[in-house]
Amino acid sequence: MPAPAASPSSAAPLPRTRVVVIGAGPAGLTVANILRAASVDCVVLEAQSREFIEQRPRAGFIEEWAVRALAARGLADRLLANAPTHTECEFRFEGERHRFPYAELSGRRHFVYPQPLLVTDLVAKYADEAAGDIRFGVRDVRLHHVDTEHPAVSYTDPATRERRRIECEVIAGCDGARGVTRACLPPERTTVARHDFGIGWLALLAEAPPSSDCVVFGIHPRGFAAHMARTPQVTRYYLECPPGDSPDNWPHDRVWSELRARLRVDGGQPLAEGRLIEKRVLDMHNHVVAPMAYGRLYLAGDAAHLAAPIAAKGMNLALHDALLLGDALVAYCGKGDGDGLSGYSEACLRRVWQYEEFSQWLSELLHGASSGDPFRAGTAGARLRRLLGSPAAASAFAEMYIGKDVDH
Ligand code: RFL
Repeated sequence: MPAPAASPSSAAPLPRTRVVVIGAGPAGLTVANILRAASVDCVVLEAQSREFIEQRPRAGFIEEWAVRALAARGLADRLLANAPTHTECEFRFEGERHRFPYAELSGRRHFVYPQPLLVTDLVAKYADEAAGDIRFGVRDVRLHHVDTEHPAVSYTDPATRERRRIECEVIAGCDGARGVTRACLPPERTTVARHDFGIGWLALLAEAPPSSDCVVFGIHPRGFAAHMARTPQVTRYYLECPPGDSPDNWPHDRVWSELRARLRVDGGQPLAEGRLIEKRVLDMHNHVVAPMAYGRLYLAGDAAHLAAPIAAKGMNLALHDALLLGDALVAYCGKGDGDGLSGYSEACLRRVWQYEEFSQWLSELLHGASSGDPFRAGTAGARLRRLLGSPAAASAFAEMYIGKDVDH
């Protein structure tokens, strides 16, 4: 149920706006920019500071359809000017490398553009160029009356510590996996589907140049490992580890010796090593909330669904939701056309489930060899050989790996 309304005396009324966007990640900022470009009034509320969100390291690979969609809305100028593109990935196992030319098979590429750069661009576009209203560092955000035509959002102003309240028509819940908006969906009308992969990934950022010109998946009985370029100076690595493991169990030397072992290839160049600037354990699980809307509240991105970074899909899904929600809100606020909003959840979930299924499929391929279960290791090996040996299997993989323009 929606959180109880704050009493009128505790919240000074502010002018109405049409849409309150909660969260300034890729999803919220994309929605806000689309609204601003269409002159729809909105306010963005963000719990962190601007500096913090512009530096938070996370994703790095954006699928071509998403880049094109951002570009069509004038949101990808710096990305298109600066982001290198990737057309291949590589599987390594048993000391051998196998290049996989997914762009040749699908006609589409990845753009390598770290999430903090995208967030920086989207904030600049909204706040600086378009003078959009964004409030950083807000505390204790609460939603009110989301099941009526007059919802509102209240929060504590970080400077004055006073409660503020904004009346609106629609709330966009873009506050990520740990936000507050998802809790406003009534449990009796909401399904939460969860999948726990039963593994952890040690997520690392190394101050070291990439050691390959593409994403490398290292499949190894000791555990999976991955290499992903971020910038010419910084590379992301992942090491499979037990769920709940502590980063303290992974000192510098252990990290690099495991990476060397799991990404080893006969005759290959040694990995370029460097200082580890991020080291955290992710317990790998996915979840999907359905429907992604209740009353006047619409969720987008990680607020509604989580995709562990196995297939690098989370930010791409967040952008997909945000593009649909932004356009639907413009149609609703501009022409009173509610069709986009009423079909919003279903339209998002079609792509969400395709990507969730692909994550699960890919996870088995990547982790079967280290599962300790000979049956899973056998089927994962069969899956990999089919992918590398059958043109039909390769095309199907390429289509899902890079994402399609149209949803199934
Ligand atoms: P975000 O980016 O989490 O933004 C949510 C924002 O909401 C704010 N917030 C609140 N604001 C106001 N009030 C509250 N109560 C609030 N609570 C939270 C937060 O401060 C934040 O600014 O969600 P969004 O916009 O849905 O975007 C989702 C993506 O960030 C996420 O899916 C990706 O980072 C996932 N992901 C990857 N996705 C890809 O597509 N490709 C990748 O290569 C990729 N690599 C990754 C990843 C995620 C990772 N982590 C975090 C597990 C690598 C890693 C390590």
